[in-house]
Amino acid sequence: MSSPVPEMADRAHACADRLREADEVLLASHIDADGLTSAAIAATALERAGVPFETVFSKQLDAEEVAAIAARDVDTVLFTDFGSGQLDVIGDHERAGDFTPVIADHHQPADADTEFHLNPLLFGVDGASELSGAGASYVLARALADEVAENAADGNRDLAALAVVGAVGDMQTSDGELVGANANIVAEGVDAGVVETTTDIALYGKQTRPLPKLLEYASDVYIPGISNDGNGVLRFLDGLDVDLRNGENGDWRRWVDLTDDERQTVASALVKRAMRRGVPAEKIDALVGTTYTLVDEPQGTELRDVSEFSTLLNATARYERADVGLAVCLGDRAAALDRARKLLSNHRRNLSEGVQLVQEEGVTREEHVQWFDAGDRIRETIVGIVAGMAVGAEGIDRGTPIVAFAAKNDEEVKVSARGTPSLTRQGLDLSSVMTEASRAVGGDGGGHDVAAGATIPRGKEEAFVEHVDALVGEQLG
Ligand SMILES: [Mn+2]
Repeated sequence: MSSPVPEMADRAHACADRLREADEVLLASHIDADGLTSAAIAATALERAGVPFETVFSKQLDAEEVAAIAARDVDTVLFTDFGSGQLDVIGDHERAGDFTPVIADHHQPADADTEFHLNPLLFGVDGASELSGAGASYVLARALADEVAENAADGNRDLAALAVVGAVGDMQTSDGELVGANANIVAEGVDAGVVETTTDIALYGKQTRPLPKLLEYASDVYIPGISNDGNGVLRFLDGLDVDLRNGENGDWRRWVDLTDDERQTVASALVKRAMRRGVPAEKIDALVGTTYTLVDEPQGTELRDVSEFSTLLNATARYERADVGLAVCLGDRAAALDRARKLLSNHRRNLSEGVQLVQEEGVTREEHVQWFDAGDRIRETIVGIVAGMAVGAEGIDRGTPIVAFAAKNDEEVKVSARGTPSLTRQGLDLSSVMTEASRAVGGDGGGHDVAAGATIPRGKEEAFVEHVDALVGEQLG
């Protein structure tokens, strides 16, 4: 018996034993890249273990959703990528004899516990940076494989590929790579021959984006004259001895199409440019990082690069097509992949239209934050990304956190807040800002220091902004 996260091995085996005894399992998972990969890992492991199951997805596991799950009358429910935070509600159903919960999650548990609860936070492993929901599901899958090694490909180690997609999709990379328990999973994936790691330029879209777009759209590291500057990029590339077009058909070449020497040429010119333009040293370091490649996926596709894979999954999730994302994770490379790509290109169009809208209408500036209200013109599921993209777009200040409102339903408004790494280094923590400001107006919120969100009652936007402005002022003051 071996486990990628030894601290969690005993609990993982207890959970696996319970699942094996079940007549039927209802697999319930969160709708996002981490939740979809969690579900795919758990579904594959259950199938290989010969346990019958059905899969359902939910955006938010509230009391109503848990009640609906209980009403399905299944003896065992496996929750992945959520469940810990809802343990109080789930515990009520467990005590009522509705079902036995098994939970593979990495979020902060509610003030309650249960026997089959697999969460890194219970074992001293960081659930924000060391193990995702997909990682916890992978730990479970490895335990499930132990008894049925002949059925499971290499002890389910092949599923490490999906666990890495989930971790990257959950934004668990720090300093350009996965660390801790996540690194153990990467190592198992490398061992199993499904994952490859290389040190490469850390820009999004190496597999699929035309080279100029790769540089233009790269916004994690802001390089004047390159980022968001299409003409600047073309002038920059013009000065290098690299063919931009494919000799055969005249198509734009992508990063994957370049030779090692050409990549080196572009990368070092980019670093030089960044240095000349005064980009801080730690930002320049961030231009290079670890790239995780799924070696069984075809070169030049979204599936080969884990960050592109996770983006594709998020595109399906944001438009409530978890079925499509799950099918892609489970290996459908025909109709589901086609559908997912259409959802992604539709998503990109929505994003650029959203940014355009913000630029045209402008933002309102308070003392410490800037904000805009998209109403129902930007979907609430993408307004946060639009806000993040708008920061630094022409006419919108990069040095001030941005807050965006979008209609959620008749009673509620969705809020998304975005900062930049340099603001978080100065003390910005949008997670606590969103939590406190939303509670002050009768809503709820949370998230990460650099990106957070909330839901507040309609009509409270103005009061909310006042709280946010004061809180951000305290943090940055
Ligand atoms: Mn997650």
